[in-house]
Amino acid sequence: MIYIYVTGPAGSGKSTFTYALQEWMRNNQYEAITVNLDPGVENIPYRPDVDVRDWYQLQDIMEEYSLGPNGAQILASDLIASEIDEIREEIVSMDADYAIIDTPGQLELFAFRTSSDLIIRGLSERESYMAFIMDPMLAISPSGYVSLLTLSASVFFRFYLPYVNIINKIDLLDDSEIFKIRSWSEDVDTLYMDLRQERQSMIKEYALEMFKAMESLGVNFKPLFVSSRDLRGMEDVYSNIQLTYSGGEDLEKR
Ligand SMILES: Nc1nc2c(ncn2[C@@H]2O[C@H](COP(=O)(O)OP(=O)(O)OP(=O)(O)O)[C@@H](O)[C@H]2O)c(=O)[nH]1
Ligand SMILES: [Mg+2]
Repeated sequence: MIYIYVTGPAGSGKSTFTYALQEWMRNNQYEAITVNLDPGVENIPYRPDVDVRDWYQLQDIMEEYSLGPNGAQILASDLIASEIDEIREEIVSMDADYAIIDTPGQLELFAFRTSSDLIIRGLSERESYMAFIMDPMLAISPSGYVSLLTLSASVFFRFYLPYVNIINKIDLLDDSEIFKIRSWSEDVDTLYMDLRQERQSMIKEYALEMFKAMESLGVNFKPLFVSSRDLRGMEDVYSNIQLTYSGGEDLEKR
């Protein structure tokens, strides 16, 4: 089973993407389940197959330990890590090819806590893949794009898993906007030119160094473009996972 961790800033569309990818996979006869790792979420746009709220609920933890929402989230992720064997058993018992794992709303709760290492290690050390979801409204300005990639890089270097950046909600962009962001990822000189127009000379220098470092480390940071609303681009995500795990060969359809 391949474990796909869906991370990214609050509101970028992680939960919607989780469901959209499952739907795309199911439409194409691949077995995929969804896992909710957020003990505090109230409304999820899908029905998770495995849900940590069956073990811990944020509200209960807040009451039992007299904690505020952030303290309770932190304690909850430690508690979840301590139950990870049982959670894994439930995931494994579903016998799917893919487990798509929706992580808590606030990025730092998952990305920058040690309990997430225990969770990832406890679920799947070898067959993990991480998708970093970005909202296009920030990505559409050159300096916003660089900021998002910087945040993403810090998540990438934290876990060091096979990784993909995803610009979500492209149904909200027109073609010329998609073209512009794509051109920044394909030809960094275009990004420098646009940063110069934004009079962001310091960011330009920074971006230059960052992309140089990524290139010399062999890290591919080019984003894929998707819409979790109309499923555009989901095939590219699937192909990217395939490329990572089976040298490009399709897993057997069921
Ligand atoms: N138009 C459009 N809206 C989207 C898309 N994906 C998500 N949204 C909307 O973006 C908002 C946030 O989506 P969520 O999936 O809840 O985002 P999230 O990252 O899980 O949010 P938190 O877990 O609360 O941080 C919702 O209103 C979604 O309907 C998309 O591809 N297109
Ligand atoms: Mg969510």
